[in-house]
Amino acid sequence: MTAEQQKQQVALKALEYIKEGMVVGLGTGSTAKFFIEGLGTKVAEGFQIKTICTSEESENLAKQLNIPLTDFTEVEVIDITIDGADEVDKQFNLIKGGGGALLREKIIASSSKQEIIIVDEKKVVEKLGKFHLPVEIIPYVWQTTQRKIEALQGITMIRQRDGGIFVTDNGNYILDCNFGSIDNPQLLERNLNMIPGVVENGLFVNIATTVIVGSDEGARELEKQ
Ligand code: A5P
Repeated sequence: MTAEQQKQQVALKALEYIKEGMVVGLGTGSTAKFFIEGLGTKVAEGFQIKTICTSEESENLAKQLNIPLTDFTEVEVIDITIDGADEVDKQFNLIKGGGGALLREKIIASSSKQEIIIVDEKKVVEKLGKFHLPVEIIPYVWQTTQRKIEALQGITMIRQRDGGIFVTDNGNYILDCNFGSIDNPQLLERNLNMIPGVVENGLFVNIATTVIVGSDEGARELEKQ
């Protein structure tokens, strides 16, 4: 099975967790896209849910598929969020933000009763860090924020798109940071967020409640260690 097929497989599996009447958080990225498309099919068949999106990209897709949207003026808590990840370890720590949506993803995840992560099996690792950690920073004097992040022993690259600096849905920049193998995700998450100019980083610690992994034998829930 290719990674692409596994993404479809886990997205389909995640649909089984969605019950009528729920408020559902919609993740961002190619795996979440399969899930949103599947949800769109159910909605077209009359399935009742409301959703909150983690990016403009996902919101546009939801609108195209006539999936009902809501917001935090209407709801206080999200029942379940389905999102992808760039890396997952066996303690369910994640690196997210490959698509640049980490800030809204973390806000939505932290307001969700269940955060279900759907990944192909290549994303499950012993230790996080091979995938460079996205850190969202404000544009104002961003080079000084970059220097402070590098003082935490990281090598950083400002993310580019179409010949210019990539800008997030929130009007910020992303630094992709190589910290090598991350021994203590919780500490790094905290230290990064202490730096003025850092808005949020892509380490998600103690947030995922379930991880669904694709494989040739079928989608399965990862056992937490
Ligand atoms: C978006 O910013 C990310 O956090 C995605 O959830 C993550 O990059 C996974 O994306 P794919 O499903 O496209 O691999």
